[in-house]
Amino acid sequence: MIKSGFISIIGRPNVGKSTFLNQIIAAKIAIVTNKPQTTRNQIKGIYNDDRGQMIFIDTPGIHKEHHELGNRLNNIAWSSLKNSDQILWFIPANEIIGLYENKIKDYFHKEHANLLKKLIVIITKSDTLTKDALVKKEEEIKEFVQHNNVTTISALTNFNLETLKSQLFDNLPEAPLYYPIDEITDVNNKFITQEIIRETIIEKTREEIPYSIAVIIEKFDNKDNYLFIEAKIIVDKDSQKGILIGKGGKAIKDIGIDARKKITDFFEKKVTLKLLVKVIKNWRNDKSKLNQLGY
Ligand SMILES: Nc1nc2c(ncn2[C@@H]2O[C@H](COP(=O)(O)OP(=O)(O)OP(=O)(O)O)[C@@H](O)[C@H]2O)c(=O)[nH]1
Ligand SMILES: [Mg+2]
Repeated sequence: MIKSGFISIIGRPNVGKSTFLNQIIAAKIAIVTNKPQTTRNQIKGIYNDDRGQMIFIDTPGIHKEHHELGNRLNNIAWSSLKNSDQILWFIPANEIIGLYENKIKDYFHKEHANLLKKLIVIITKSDTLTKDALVKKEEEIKEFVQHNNVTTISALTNFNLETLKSQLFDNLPEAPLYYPIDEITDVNNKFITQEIIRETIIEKTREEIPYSIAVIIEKFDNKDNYLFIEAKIIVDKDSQKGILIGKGGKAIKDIGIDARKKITDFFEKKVTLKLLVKVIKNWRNDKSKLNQLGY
């Protein structure tokens, strides 16, 4: 009796959705940073064992949108819920319950009560609190969510991940496998490369820049023992181009060194990486540019 199904992961930004996805499938397919609004797409991570198959769907963090991009990211997150068998709503143990927890709560309780039966509230980052503080936080979150299916985890220490997997399998329908068992994700190598470059820039820049960039892979020449990549970094202001390139090209060189190392580790082959920076003014509000960038 094989079970299989789709499990969406939602929550506000920075709560550990992508970290959890990577941990479950034991590979880094989704980028992770300590800044909010890192993920911009639905990313599937496929977990298999002898009980069956679980397809986890990582989504962008739900946030207040200031641009058409933000609007699209929120839609990507909400739309993942439609065809899911189960839904994981992530709430971090180490932060106060905020505006976006209230929005998500209203979404389920007021607008989509039909989804409540699929919902598991996940308290994340349990490792950040002492045992006593965690018990208090769990009580607070349970009271807030008004839902009796609540589980605490840490993706960092693996706390409760096995229990959660069992719980998910218990509730999944009997169904044939949706993906071949050797596939761990639906994203391709070009996408992963683009995301590694974006992750590096987010890590290495500040203020508006992490949110203002997009990466396009212009060339991806994947040979047996080497990989040649040419990527364009899009920014939305001239001033950002200057900052990203840096004095005498130092900033972009640093980004290139780190990104190349990560790409080399990921693909386990020699990598040549060429980076170009291009300004597309206000691209985050430009519908055709957003389409072109895959958002
Ligand atoms: N201490 C601790 N930190 C965690 C845990 N899970 C994730 N983090 C950290 O939290 C930060 C955000 O993690 P992400 O996985 O990028 O969060 P996200 O929810 O995918 O964020 P968005 O893509 O912006 O929506 C990173 O610095 C992670 O290292 C955890 O279980 N414990
Ligand atoms: Mg993420």
